[in-house]
Amino acid sequence: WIPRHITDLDKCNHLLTKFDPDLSYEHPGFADSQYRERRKNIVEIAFNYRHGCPIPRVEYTLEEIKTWNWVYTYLNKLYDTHACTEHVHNLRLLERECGYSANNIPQLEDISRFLKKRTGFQLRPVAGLLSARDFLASLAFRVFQCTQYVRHGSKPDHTVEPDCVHELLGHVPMLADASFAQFSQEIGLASLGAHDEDIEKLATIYWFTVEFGLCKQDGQIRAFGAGLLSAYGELKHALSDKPEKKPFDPIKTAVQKYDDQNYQEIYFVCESFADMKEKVRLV
Ligand code: H2B
Ligand code: FE
Repeated sequence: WIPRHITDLDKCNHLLTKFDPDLSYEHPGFADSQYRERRKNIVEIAFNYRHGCPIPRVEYTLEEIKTWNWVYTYLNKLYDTHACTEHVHNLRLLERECGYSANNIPQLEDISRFLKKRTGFQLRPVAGLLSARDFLASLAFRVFQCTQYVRHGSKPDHTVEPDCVHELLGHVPMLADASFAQFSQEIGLASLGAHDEDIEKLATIYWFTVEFGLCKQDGQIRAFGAGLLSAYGELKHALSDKPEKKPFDPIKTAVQKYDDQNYQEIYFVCESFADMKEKVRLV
């Protein structure tokens, strides 16, 4: 089955349970029934959502805003020296136009409208970690499946599953860049109808670019991967001399093993977005 129309994405709802707080005792929210209850309420929005409807707003609690504030404040100390210029520029724009600030968690509906005007991308709420196939298929339609709940407050700097802090600080500013948006859609298009082994390779390329990618800018290495741009500790780690850095080469990158629970030991460095796009098109 392949989605043929953007409304077919209503059927892309194959969630993976591996990092679910209800089922995974390592999740910091596992023993916190209040947190799990709150998550259930927010996730209802995603289960009931249909394409084309406005995304319902969430009134975030003081505790959730405190978590967001921590991440926002710390990351903003690093962005000027660690993030790629597109991210820095677009984050300022999102502050002006979508209510991004240390004390406010912006709403998916406002961001979705903003992105749609800028790069044609739109958001739809999702209940958690989606299968790679469903997730990538959505990108083919310039739809980004976006979680709306906030990570557990006991671990503000770390989450193995996606949460809205990761999506809004990591992915959204990059999806507001036209060249990067195009790259994301192209990975999505390549995934439609692909065999499982090729989905695996595309997901790995996605992992080492969109999630954990580094690129050269003005003779320096900068982060553009959302997993880095939304995690203070790993952003510093990635640009330190501890991890190994290899030139991005889709053939090799596609089969690189990775750990989805800890800081990466290897990162791939792209020459530029244009070069990364060109190389992926050729394989
Ligand atoms: N699901 C959700 N909800 N958010 C993601 O960022 C995500 C996903 N990433 N499923 C996908 C998997 C990615 O890691 C690749 C394509 O497997
Ligand atoms: Fe992500």
